[in-house]
This record gives sequence, C-alpha cells and structure tokens, in this order.
Amino acid sequence: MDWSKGKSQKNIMNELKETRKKDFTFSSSRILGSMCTAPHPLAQQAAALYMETNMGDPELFLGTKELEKRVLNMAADLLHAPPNYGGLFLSGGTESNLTALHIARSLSHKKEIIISQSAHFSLQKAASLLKLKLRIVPTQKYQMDVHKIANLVNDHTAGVMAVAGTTGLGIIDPIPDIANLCHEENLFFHVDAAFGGFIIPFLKKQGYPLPQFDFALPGVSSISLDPHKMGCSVIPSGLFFIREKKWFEAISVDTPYISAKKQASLSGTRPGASVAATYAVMRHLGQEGYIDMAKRCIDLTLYTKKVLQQSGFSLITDPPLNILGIQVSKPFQVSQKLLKKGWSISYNTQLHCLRLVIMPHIKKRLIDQFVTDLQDVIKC
Ligand code: 0PR
Repeated sequence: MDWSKGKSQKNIMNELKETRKKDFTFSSSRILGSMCTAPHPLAQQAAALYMETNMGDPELFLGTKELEKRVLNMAADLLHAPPNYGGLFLSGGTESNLTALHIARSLSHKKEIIISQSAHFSLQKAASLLKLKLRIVPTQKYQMDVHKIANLVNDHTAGVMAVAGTTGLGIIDPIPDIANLCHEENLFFHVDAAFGGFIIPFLKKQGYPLPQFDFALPGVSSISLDPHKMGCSVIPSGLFFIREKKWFEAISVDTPYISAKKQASLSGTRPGASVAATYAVMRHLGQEGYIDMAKRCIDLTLYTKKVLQQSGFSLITDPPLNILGIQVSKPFQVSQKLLKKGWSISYNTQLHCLRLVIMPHIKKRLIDQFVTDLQDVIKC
C-alpha cells in the first residue's frame, strides 16, 4: 500500500466504517461462541477519556493509578483477599496465567506444574516460555481429579493450576479439595477464573450451589479474573491477585529510569484506558448489577438447554455456568454451515460438540431462531 501521502480524516473514517461491516458485532446477537461481549457504554466512554494514560509510568498518571487501586480493592473484596494481598491490572487471562506460573517457579525454584487436561492453551505458551514441564491430569466428568493430582506431586512440583469456569464447558474444578492438598503439601496453587471470576461470586450471592474458589480457602495462592469477559469492560482487561504482595518481589525487575522503582508486570506500557473503563463499569453496575446480569445469563442458558432438548439435541453435560456443549457428530462442518446462515459459534472437536457461550449480549428470541437454523443444518 502506498501511504507516502496522507488521507483525509473523513475518508479514513469512511474506510473504517466500510471495513467494520465485515466484522461480526455483539449487538447483532449472532456471536454465540465468544467469551467476550459488548463493553458497557460507560466503559467505552471512560476508555476514551483515559486513552493517553499509561500504567507503566504511574507518576505521570497518579489519577489513573488511583483508579487501579480502587478496581483492585473492589475485586479483592469480592475474592476475600487477605490484607497483604498483591494485585495487578494486566491484559487478560494469558498474561495472568503466565505471571502465576512465573511466580510459582521463582518462589520454588522447581520445574513442574500440574494442570488439568481442560486448562486453557495459554498454559502451554507460559510453560514453553518459562521452560516448565506440564504434568497433565486427565479429567473425570470434565473435572480435575484430586487423587490424580496427589499422585503427580513430587520433589520437582512448583505448583498446581485449576480452573473456575473452563473454556470448553464452564466446568469448575473441585477447588476446595485441591486447595486442601496444596495447603498440606505447601504448593503454589493458581486458580484460573478468567471467565468464572465475574460470574461465580454473583451467582453464589444469589444462592446458587457453587463451590468456593477464592482466597477464603487458605490453600489458594493466586487468582485471575478478566473484566473483558463477564466483567463487561473493554479489551484488554485482566486482573491478577496473589495472597502475599511480597511474592511479586520474586518476579520484579528494577526500573531505574521511570517513576516506579520496580515492575512485576510482563508488559511495561499498560493501558490506563482499560483501568478507567473497568472502574467505571464495576462502580456503576455495583454487585447488584452483576448479580442481575449473572442471573439473566443463567436463566437464558437454562432456557436454551430446554429448547435444545425439546428439539432433540443432547448436551455434553449439565451446564454449571453459562456455557453449553451441544453434541453433534461433525462439529466443525456444522459450525461452517451455521456461519453461512450468519451465526458465529465455536466448536470443540475433542468433545464432539458445538459450544454456546450465553453472554449478556444474547437475546432470547435469537436463541429460538438459532435452534431452528441448527435443526435445518443438521437435517441437510
Ligand atoms: N483462561 C481461561 C479459562 C480462558 O477461557 C481464557 C480465554 C484464557 C485463560 C486466556 O484469556 P485471554 O484470551 O484473555 O488472554 N478464553 C477464550 C477462548 O479461548 C478467549 C476468547 C475470547 C476467544 C473471545 C475468542 C473470543 O471471541 O475461547
């Protein structure tokens, strides 16, 4: 492309609007397989207001730094974090998992991490970068089996990682049992609640019988949760917490020529826009707002399950959260046919299923239309 000469702002905006038409949009309610959703309008406004800010140079942006503290405090409270907790605003689940493994390795000087078969693929990247060996625990009814974890623990184990809301099916690993084991064995235990962190606590507050997964369990060492998933903030937004702030020292580097003296985050420059957006949406919705949203998503998940079953489809398992696995024999082919009908849906070839994530942008009437289209696609 020849870009030696500039182009007018108006022409560029027209070009951008045209190109954007090729994208799916959350507002169309046709994105059925994404863990992200439309950022709350207030989050978008807040991000625009803080666009130039950088968390990597906090002395320049003291106000934004203050917002980061407020966000971390609100989320820490939700997760029953102890007074000496440490927190960081990161870019999402991948960076948080990498940070957790980095800390586990640095504190223990050991080289093996025990993870679930259904852990997110970001763990493979983290292990490869950190030269850690992944010991993979096969799942039992899609959950990590605590006895199998115990069998894998040895002198080289740096830590264990479990998931609160798996990417594939929204499964919550038996975190209280794993936390007990890790506490007894003095192992670092990271809980990946990238997806579940902004829905499980709110469902629990409504009385849903979901297990404890946070710092209330003494064996939990770190937790990640993503505001850019169920938190309805802008991309990129990730929150990472550790039980003891001093553990950050194990991975921090000196930063001689910027305002902060040390830095624990992998990224140097970090967007304050994401921090402001997350603060705005969390403070605006409040826990009550998230409770309503969580309940709406679960009610719609149960409705979807009912309509699917009435139409002759089977689910892989009962959904503990707002993710459904629909059994089909050729998930990839079915997803491609659905794409031609204007639906974006993900698939899992290992579990032989289509994967629906019932996010806040999905509307009930579109579910009916989707199930009708799915029946048509399966028939032909
Ligand atoms: N941990 C869990 C449990 C996750 O589900 C994910 C992402 C991550 C960590 C990594 O998070 P980041 O992608 O924020 O670094 N799970 C989604 C997935 O793989 C990511 C995603 C979201 C993909 C929206 C597509 C999409 O449209 O499905």
